Amino acid sequence: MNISLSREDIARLTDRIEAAQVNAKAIPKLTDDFPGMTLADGYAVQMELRRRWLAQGRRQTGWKAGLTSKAKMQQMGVNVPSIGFLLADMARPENSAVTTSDLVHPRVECEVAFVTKTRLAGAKVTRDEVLAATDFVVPAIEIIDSRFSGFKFDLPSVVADNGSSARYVAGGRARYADELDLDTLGVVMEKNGEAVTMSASAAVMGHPADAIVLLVSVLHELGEDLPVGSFVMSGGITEAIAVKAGDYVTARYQELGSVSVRFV
Ligand code: 0L1
Ligand code: MG
Repeated sequence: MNISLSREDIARLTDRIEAAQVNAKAIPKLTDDFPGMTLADGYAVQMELRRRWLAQGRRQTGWKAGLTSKAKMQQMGVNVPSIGFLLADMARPENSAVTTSDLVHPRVECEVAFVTKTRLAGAKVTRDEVLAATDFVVPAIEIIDSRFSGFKFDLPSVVADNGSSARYVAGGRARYADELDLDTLGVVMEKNGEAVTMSASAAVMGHPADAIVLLVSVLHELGEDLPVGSFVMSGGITEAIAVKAGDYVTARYQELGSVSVRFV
């Protein structure tokens, strides 16, 4: 990857993202001040953020693939998927109340999450290798929260902002991947009891496991691998839905049960 920013600028931009995340305060997209910023620069900032937080004792649970469906790419005006890291303190229990006062402008996505039983590494793992390395799949709701004003960004900026990662909730029924047609699972997202968006899992790159293929190849470029026991979200199946305090969300999955969360 082609990093163009100096170490000092990467540290400065990481300070900006870290402050925006910690204070839940929106900032302009990073490319307003650094128009030459590349995708590699975005990942350099993300990796510096990850380094700082792990050094503070926060624990990584896995990774997320984002912008993996046409609906999401169109919604956000980008044409390449991305990845971000997940920390244990971003997880919330199923049916719990998620606070919105520490978020900027949260949105929810329904996703299929993979839990791995063997390590995955390399530039070219296959879908079959991903499925063989999968212990089980589980339905999840991702709560994303771009730190950029108006949810307006470009790819280097959103990658620096850890792919808008904020919170995540896993639940429903865990299933072995080989018992399911993972690409034809219907999903309905309900907000306050009304269906607000629906789709099928093939919306994620044709097959959600292909999002994990992509994620492992990006990790390889970053000099990382996907360790055994990783929790990996494969990306929103529908577009993301805005939520606020008082909202109640249920994602209903064919074969995988449902996951609910409310916002306070
Ligand atoms: O998980 C996602 O697809 C989100 C990636 C970042 C883009 C966004 O904030 O919508
Ligand atoms: Mg997502």
